[in-house]
Amino acid sequence: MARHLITSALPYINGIKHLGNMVGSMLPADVYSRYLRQRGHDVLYICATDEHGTPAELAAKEQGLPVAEFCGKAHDAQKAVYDGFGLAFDHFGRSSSAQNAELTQHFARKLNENGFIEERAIRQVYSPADGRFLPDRYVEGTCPHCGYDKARGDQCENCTRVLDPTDLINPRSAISGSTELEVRETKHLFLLQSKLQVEVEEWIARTAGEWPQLASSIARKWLTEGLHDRAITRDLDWGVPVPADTWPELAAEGKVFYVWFDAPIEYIGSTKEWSDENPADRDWKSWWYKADDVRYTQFMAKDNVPFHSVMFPATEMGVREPWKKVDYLKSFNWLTYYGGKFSTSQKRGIFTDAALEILPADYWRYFLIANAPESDDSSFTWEHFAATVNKDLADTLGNFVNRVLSFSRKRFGDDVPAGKEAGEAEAKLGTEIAGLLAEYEAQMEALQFRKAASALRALWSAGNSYLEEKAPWLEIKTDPEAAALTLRTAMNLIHLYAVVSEPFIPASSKAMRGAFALADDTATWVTADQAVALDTVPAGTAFTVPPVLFAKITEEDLESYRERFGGAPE
Ligand code: B3M
Ligand code: ZN
Repeated sequence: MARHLITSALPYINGIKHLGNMVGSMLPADVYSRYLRQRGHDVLYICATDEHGTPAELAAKEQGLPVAEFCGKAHDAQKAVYDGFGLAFDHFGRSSSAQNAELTQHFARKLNENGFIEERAIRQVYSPADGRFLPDRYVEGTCPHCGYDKARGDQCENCTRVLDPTDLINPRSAISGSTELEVRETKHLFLLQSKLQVEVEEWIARTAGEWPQLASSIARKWLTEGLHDRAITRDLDWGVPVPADTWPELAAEGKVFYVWFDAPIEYIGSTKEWSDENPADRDWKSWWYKADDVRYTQFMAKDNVPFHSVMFPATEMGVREPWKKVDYLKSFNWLTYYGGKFSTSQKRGIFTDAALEILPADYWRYFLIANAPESDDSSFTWEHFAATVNKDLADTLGNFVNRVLSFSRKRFGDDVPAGKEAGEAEAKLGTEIAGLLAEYEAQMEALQFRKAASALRALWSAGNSYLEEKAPWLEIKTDPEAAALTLRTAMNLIHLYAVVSEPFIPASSKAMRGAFALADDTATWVTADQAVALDTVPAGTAFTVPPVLFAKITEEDLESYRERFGGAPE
């Protein structure tokens, strides 16, 4: 069996992320990792905070903290939220780690040895009002391609083209707003990506065919426009230093690598951080270097696709060492808030910490994955959220679990009742469940999260239909043994739901599974035979009734959420 390496785009350090960031990277990566682990695969899920660059420096300044201290605190704050969301990383590292610095410098030296790095004098935007060079995103202006007037110096949000700050029309400082910008000459390292164009094209042709259309089309569009040589150093205090053994002059000037150069290398760096914690048992290099048995899947939102599909692979190729390249790039569109943008700066929409203050993680996990912006943007509204939670989680799943277990306890006591032998209805149910399970598995393997969620929901619904059809609350009056069979079968469904729902709603799954005192309940997945037979939980197994799994969201709750987070933008 292949080993699975999984990474999600590294959340930037400067603040707590909103739900749109969560659904486009970490959450689906976690769902996929959990699923593969349950299926018995060897999985390594790696993520980290992306800590370098100007925004980190500015955020630290705003809080009056030295940048290293700011990043330490901000890392811990993000990590706490992700723990709250149940994200089961194997390691959540930091791009400011010593491991990443070492690897980044190694990559740069190798690229240089292989003729892919050149020192060039460039003219850069300097803002006397701010007393600094203004790198990339701190110059704003009008996009020369599409005319969008809030384009940033690194990328136009509107047309996604990658820009240089000096490309912008009517540039201004995003820090002070000053338009009195000067252009000064300074030396930087350039990555000669143009020399790698053909190699990247060939690799994309071999690899991107099975990627989502969104990802492969962005990669191809980028290649069609041509890979340009890019400056990979910056004049900042905070970052991976340019190694003095190779570039003494630039090192003396205090140049550091550009955040987008060291950030993807942190996927490897974070793996090394993980490995260094326990080197006897963990071998980071086996996951990354000559790792032909590893299948590598990346998760990210569409704005990150150019860097991962083209720029980082080009870097890896230029190193001329056998570093693992992405096999499957899972990309996402935007989650909107009532059709508008989630906005960190304007504090619109729902941030991950605030989400957990009002409801447990499973509510969010299920809703977000069931409505993931896979083939198109999708819109968050409180009304849709409440309707989904109330119908799917509270009514279809939660109510089933509670109704079955409480009713059985009331009539038959604390053990799973035996009742009659399974009959026609159970045979029909078993076949249906096995079919839906196969569908669910196929969608998970294909990383089609919305469709997987539909299949999961259909599994839950099948239980409800069975229960309505058998109506044990009527059976009990005329034929208690028939009622017992129905309840035993339904309890087996609950156990099956606990197992297969785990990637989506891990905490609730644990509560469901924990209801049964099964001696050797170690199986991680349900086989087709088990799904047909529905007899994993035998008669006589003791059980408890867990507290209500999902509370309904009331009109009053909705009012207070809309008030707190803002409703539809006008
Ligand atoms: N930190 C995402 C962003 O800030 C960026 C991802 C890095 S992945 C190597 O837009
Ligand atoms: Zn544009």
